[in-house]
Parts: sequence; C-alpha cells; structure tokens
Amino acid sequence: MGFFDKIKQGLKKTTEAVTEKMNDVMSTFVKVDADLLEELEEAMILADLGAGVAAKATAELEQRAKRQKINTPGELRGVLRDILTGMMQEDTPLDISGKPAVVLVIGVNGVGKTTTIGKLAARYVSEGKRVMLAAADTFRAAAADQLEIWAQRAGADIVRHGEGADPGAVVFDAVAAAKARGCDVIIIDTAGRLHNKQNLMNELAKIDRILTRELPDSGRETLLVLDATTGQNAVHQAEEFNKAAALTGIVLTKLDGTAKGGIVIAISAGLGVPVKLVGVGEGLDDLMDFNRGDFVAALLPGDTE
Ligand SMILES: Nc1nc2c(ncn2[C@@H]2O[C@H](COP(=O)(O)OP(=O)(O)OP(=O)(O)O)[C@@H](O)[C@H]2O)c(=O)[nH]1
Ligand SMILES: [Mg+2]
Repeated sequence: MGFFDKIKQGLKKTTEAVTEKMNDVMSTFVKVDADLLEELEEAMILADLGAGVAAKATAELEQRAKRQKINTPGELRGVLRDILTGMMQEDTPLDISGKPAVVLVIGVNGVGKTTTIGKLAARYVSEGKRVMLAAADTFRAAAADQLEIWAQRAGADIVRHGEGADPGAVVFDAVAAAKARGCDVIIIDTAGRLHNKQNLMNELAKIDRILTRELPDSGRETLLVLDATTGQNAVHQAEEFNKAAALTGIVLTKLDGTAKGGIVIAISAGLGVPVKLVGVGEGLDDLMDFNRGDFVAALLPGDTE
C-alpha cells in the first residue's frame, strides 16, 4: 500500500469527522462569498488546523478565488489543497548520512517514541543496514525491556544499562559499540518523564553534547514524537521542545486513532518544523515517510483528482 492509500485509511476518523463538513460547505456553494469563507474557516478550525493557519488559508483562498474566477466545488477544493500544501514545510527525508548516523528520539511520555524506534529500526534493517538502539530512557525500569523486545523483532543491536543509570553513559557506550561493530545508524530512545521539565531538558542537552563530541561528522536527526490524538496540546509540546532542542523533524503518531489529523498541518505550517514521519498503527510497517501533497489530498478529496 502506498502512502496515499495508507494515509487515507489512517485518516479515516479525521475524514469522517471533518472532511465531510468541509466538503458539505464546498458542495453547496454557489459563489465564493463571505458566508462560504467563514464556514470554511470554521471547518478548518474544527479539523484542528489551528486558528492561525485557518485564517491565513482563508484569506489566501479569498484572493485566489477573485483572481481565478472559481465556479465549481472541485476547483475550490483544488485551490484550497494547493494553499494548504504550500503552507506546509517541504517534504524532507531523514538524513542518515555519515556512519554511524544518529536519530535522537524525544517527546513526552506515552506519545509513541519506543514504538516509532522499533518501526524505524525494522525499516533500516530491511534495507540491509546495521542498526544500534540506545536505551537512554533509564527512568523507567520497563523502558529498556520494551526497547529490547523491539530490537529483537527488528533485528537490531541494543545497548542498555540498569534502571537509574546515566543516559549520557548509555549514549556514549552505544556510540562506541556502533563504531566498533560498523553500524550504519544509532537510534536513541529517551525518557519522556523526569522529575521535572528542567531535568529533562538538561539531560537532552547532555546527550546532545556527547553526540557532537563523539560523532562530529555524522548526520543527526532530532525527532520530536507527538501524539496526534492530543490535538492542540501536541502543538504546545512542539513549541516547548523546539525551544530546548534543535528539532530537525516531527513524528506524528496515532493518526489512525484520531479525528484530529489536521493537526499535521497546524504543526508543519505553524511551527515551521517539517513532519517527517507519521504513525498509522501499532504494527512494524505502520510508519511512513510523510508526503504533504498526498496528505492534503487524503484530507480533502475532491472531483479534481
Ligand atoms: N494506534 C497507534 N498506536 C500507537 C502508534 N504509535 C504508538 N502507539 C501506541 O502508543 C502506546 C505508547 O507507545 P510507546 O512507544 O510506549 O510510547 P513512549 O513515548 O515510548 O512512552 P514512554 O516510554 O512511557 O515515554 C503503545 O500502546 C503503542 O502501541 C500509532 O501510530 N498508532
Ligand atoms: Mg518508551
């Protein structure tokens, strides 16, 4: 299944809840007037695109509608799709150049970090790469066990220490082991919950320093994992983490379980950090590279495609 079909399936709940409303508004329109624009803007806010993005998209739609003399709902949808796609960050694949490359995975507890790491490891292993997982979530006893299960399932190596160990030491050892074994990619699992936010941010900064020192030339991704079902709260988390770490991308998980799929647009367009991966289920192959054009087309299907 390609991205489009899978994302369409993953977005089913969103589509049922929101796309229909947007389509209703557009299907009944006679001309692009203030009433229509207002209803569309409201539908976009309901779709969790965020008030800022909805207002900007509506203003642009109004301008283009005037310029292009739009007469059919199909055209209107097409233009709105263009606008929303254009507002999102460009699709950029993960940079895993350099050997070993590093993917640092961060985010609050329960968002799907460990699951995403398992899926990503499985993908790289299936491409013939050697993958090292680093169990730097030492806060919770079961965290390393969970990662170990994923390592086995994916066919990846793992470095783990005991509960309460220094996450920096785990990262240091994982880098050394990855170099010694000729691994292509190191994927680091981190704690989502510490005694307080400052501890969490200090720990991330420390891991960052170790990576910069030990692997100055490797490609590095710092991926923030966000749970799509939390809606606008995910946007808030992204803003917080974006201040503390140099995020290179967002992973949006649990798109399959939410009607708030429009949050992808709010994050990509509003925050300026590209959504790089999306999770659409709990299985090994339920992680996909993000494609903004397909995403918007799935969200706003219409008669022009
Ligand atoms: N439906 C669905 N469930 C997901 C997805 N990604 C993760 N999950 C589920 O979300 C739950 C939490 O996932 P974890 O990977 O343990 O989350 P975490 O961020 O590592 O959590 P902590 O280690 O507690 O910080 C699990 O039950 C996963 O199966 C997804 O894309 N879709
Ligand atoms: Mg975890």
